[in-house]
Amino acid sequence: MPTALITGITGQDGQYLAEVLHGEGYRVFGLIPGQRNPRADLVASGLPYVELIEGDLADLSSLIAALEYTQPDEVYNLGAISFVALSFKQAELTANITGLGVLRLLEAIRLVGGTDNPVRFYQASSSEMFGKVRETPQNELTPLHPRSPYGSAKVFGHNTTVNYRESYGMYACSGILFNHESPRRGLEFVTRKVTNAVARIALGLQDEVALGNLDAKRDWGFAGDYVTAMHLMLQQPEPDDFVIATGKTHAVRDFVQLAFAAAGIDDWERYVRIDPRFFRPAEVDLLVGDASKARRVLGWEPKMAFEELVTTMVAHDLEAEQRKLS
Ligand code: G4F
Repeated sequence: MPTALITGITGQDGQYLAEVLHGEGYRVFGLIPGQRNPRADLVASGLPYVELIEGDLADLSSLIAALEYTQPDEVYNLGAISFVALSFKQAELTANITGLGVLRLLEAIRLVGGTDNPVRFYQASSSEMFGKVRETPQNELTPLHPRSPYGSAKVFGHNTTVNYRESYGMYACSGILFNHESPRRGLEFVTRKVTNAVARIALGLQDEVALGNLDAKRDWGFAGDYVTAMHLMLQQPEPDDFVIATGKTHAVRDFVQLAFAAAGIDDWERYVRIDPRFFRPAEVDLLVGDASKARRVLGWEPKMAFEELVTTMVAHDLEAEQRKLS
């Protein structure tokens, strides 16, 4: 039975990936940081087959212990401070977990695995690395120009992954994933913040939603589709880096309009208040990915289109809010 260790198991991607790997017959371990982490209960009840193990990306010896205990064939590093807005307020913490955490995990794999290291490593790199984009669409060779402490930390993690592959011959891959969403997305991210607010407004539980920059454009896909690409990357004969994206871009405004329409509300502007608190010190204005390498080499392609993603998320939040009322 192949064994996988996932960091960031409590996040959206960790949960979807655990389901995919379990379906493929893997033994799945999830690394849980913190003391009495409340989100561990969520994983324990929702994904009972995941074996939780304590460890923290800020603590090298805990990573070594986790690797020695689990003896994984594949390690997926999805753990990070992943909210860009928070990274401006907690820049040092973000650099430590999202950036240096990658170095610690790779170093732990190198120390535990020794020569002819059999462990295959996946790094969750991000389209935020492209930041102030130098070309459109963005591909694996597009120069990086991060616009936030989060983006900078991801660049460090990405470069470190490439460096360990080249220096030590480790099987280390980097997936440069563009924005990917789902009903499991955290409420702090704009898509889920909007679909949750739309549901509550439609049910008369909330009057308005306060948002920031509606002009930013993102390439949004479905997280469930994107985790399959992570697994595919680690099944290739040689490690490599891949952009994962839909190739289509939409403004935040389009997402908002479509989400309200999905709940039967056409005059959406009545319910949206622009609040300067949600603007960032520097913005990533436009992201759109070129995933042709992933299509060609991995045979991967996204299945869920933007419109279906928005309506699925709104339907989920309407049902969840209605359930709370009954
Ligand atoms: O949903 P967001 O917070 O996602 P962002 O910043 O694009 O980052 C996400 O995608 C990255 C991949 O490119 C990941 F690496 C990262 O971990 C995360 O998953 O914001 C999207 C856009 C931004 O331009 C933001 O300024 O929405 C804009 N926005 C407008 N009003 C808002 C809001 N974002 C949030 N979170 N909240 C608002 O009220």
